[in-house]
Amino acid sequence: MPGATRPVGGPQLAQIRRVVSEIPGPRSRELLARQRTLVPAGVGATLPVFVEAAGGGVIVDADGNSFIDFGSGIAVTTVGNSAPAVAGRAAAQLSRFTHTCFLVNPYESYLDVCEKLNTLAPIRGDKRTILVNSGAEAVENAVKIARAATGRPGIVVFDHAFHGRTLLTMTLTAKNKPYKQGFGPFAPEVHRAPMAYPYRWPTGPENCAEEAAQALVDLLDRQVGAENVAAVLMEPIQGEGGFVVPAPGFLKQVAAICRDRGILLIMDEVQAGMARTGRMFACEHEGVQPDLITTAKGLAGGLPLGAVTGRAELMDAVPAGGLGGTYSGNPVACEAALGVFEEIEEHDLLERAREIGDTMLEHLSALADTHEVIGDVRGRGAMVAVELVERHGDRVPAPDLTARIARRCHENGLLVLTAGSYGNVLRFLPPLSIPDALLEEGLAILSEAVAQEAAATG
Ligand code: PLZ
Repeated sequence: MPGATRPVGGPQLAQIRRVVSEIPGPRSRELLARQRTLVPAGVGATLPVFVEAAGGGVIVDADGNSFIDFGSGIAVTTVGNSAPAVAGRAAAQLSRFTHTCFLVNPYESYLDVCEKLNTLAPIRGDKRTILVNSGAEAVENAVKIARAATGRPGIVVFDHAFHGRTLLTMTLTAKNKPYKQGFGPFAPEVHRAPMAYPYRWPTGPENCAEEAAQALVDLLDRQVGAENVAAVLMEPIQGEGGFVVPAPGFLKQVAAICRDRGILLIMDEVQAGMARTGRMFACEHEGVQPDLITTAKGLAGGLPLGAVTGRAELMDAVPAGGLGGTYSGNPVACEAALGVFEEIEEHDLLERAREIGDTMLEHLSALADTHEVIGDVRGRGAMVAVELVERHGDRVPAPDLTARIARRCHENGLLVLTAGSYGNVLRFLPPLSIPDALLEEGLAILSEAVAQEAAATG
């Protein structure tokens, strides 16, 4: 395809849904066939349409289809794809220099990103930030720092957690297939506690926070020994695990349990952080102050950047040379991140995330009232999901139905993602730049898909 005819992305892209071919269309199918000969089978695709441009609330593919985006590249393009401040700053940086390695010659934009994160992170006292390349790398570094600072080896994580695909972060991740199967042996000193998952708590949501906290205490004090545990690591709202919002008060209880035992609390804000939930960090909703916070995804609007922000005395426990990486805190990614902060401030995107959340929750709650296959509706801000079950009350996961609804949405020009330990969660992560009309249209397509597939099942 000649480059000159390719559409330009960003907010100037026509904000319309348009389905002009079967999905995927002929050009995407051709490219997918090419992918099969070049890329290993282990690399999947949720919706294999090849992208030409994206921006505002749409993604345009190689066949000319324009999809309403309820995925944001898995919570990455939160401020919009090719958002002006992100694209402008990154482009300007590309023409200055692309790389020096911050460990060889530093540059100021790295410091500007760290200053922003140190100022915004809900952590007490003096703070420091290190920049890395990805969410997994942020989590790896948070664990290294926690171990160095405490002199303890153990890490406690939760059921349904996702923390990455590297050896350590894959070990920290809960779900076996597809993330872990065949990839062992795993990293040592990782222990797992039950998550306070209200919808699936055996004795009911009202007992969830208290009993889950008790289970954590039991794991720490009786099974592992608190003096062997460097950190408890958790997502403030679980992402891949199905947008599980921990029972109210649970995060606070975990923080107190950690504090009493000299265990550090690491909040993995890679998916829920960076304005996604209507606060800059999702743990702010629960009034919790962790010791370390990991960010990535939304941090640089799609350029690879991750960070660990933490209490200065912990972060400084690692001697010079102990942390780093060739590309970590790449200058183009740093400029993009500064563009993300600008977009959030300029367009009051925290408020926009809350508005989007209100619209989605209202619509989806009404949908749950009329369709008993929707067992649970949950989320915060622009991070909302529905959990699908055989019928209301039985809580039997319905992964096939979930996949069929997702496919029907895709065929009608709405990109939705699935999630969940049982594959029965549809999650919605629209970019905060999505116009209201597209948000409403997307929700209408979803309702239609639920109605049609539920009828086909029932
Ligand atoms: N921590 C909470 O959500 C990445 C994974 C996509 P990376 N989630 C999307 C996939 O299938 O690999 C994630 C996360 C949380 C860490 C990570 C890892 O972030 O940037 O993908 O390494």
